[in-house]
Amino acid sequence: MNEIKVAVLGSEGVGKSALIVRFLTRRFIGEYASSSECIYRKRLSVDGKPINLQLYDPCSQAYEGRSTVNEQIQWAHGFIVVYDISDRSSFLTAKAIVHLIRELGLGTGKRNVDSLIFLVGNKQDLCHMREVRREEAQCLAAECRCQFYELSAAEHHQEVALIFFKMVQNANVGSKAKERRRRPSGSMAKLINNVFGKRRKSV
Ligand SMILES: Nc1nc2c(ncn2[C@@H]2O[C@H](COP(=O)(O)OP(=O)(O)OP(=O)(O)O)[C@@H](O)[C@H]2O)c(=O)[nH]1
Ligand SMILES: [Mg+2]
Repeated sequence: MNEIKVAVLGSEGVGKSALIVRFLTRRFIGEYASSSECIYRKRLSVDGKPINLQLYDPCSQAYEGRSTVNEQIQWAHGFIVVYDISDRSSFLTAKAIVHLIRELGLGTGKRNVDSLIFLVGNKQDLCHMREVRREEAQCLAAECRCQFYELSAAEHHQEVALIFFKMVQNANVGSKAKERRRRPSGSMAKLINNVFGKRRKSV
């Protein structure tokens, strides 16, 4: 079965757990435990095929044994990088994380990460306290070749679910393409057989 690992990253309090819980349970409960990192698991079906989704929810508080951002980036296939539209410093952190994913991605062979990094501006319901303009985030997304969304875990369920499904779909397409590159296709295998098979016979 295909396994897809997605890390939800971003600075403290931006709503990472709220987004994950909204996707998994359809609910917004307001307060979320954040004393340890955890991996949520969900079974999904994409194009009729079962997928095991793992969602990594980091813990912002320091504790012994906490994984590093580098380890989180190496673990995941896809990344949902979250900032809070009412907190400018969280946007700057998101920007640094996106750059780091790009840098480390190249080192770990994740070259085709364009469709696997989503920049997400959360807490859209707090737009009266907005510190990050939508256009600015769009510019960053264009510059870093990642997809951009703005929403509210508190108010939107469908939009949140759509983001997670889209990420799973993109990661699934990526892993299929990798598989195709590793194995020669049926017609390519036939061609190789024809060419080298014939040659061997004539020697
Ligand atoms: N108004 C509003 N508040 C939100 C939204 N999403 C999350 N929050 C609130 O923001 C606070 C932090 O949310 P969390 O989901 O715990 O944030 P986090 O990123 O997981 O935080 P850490 O685990 O500590 O890093 C909580 O009080 C949530 O209720 C949103 O869309 N709108
Ligand atoms: Mg959390």
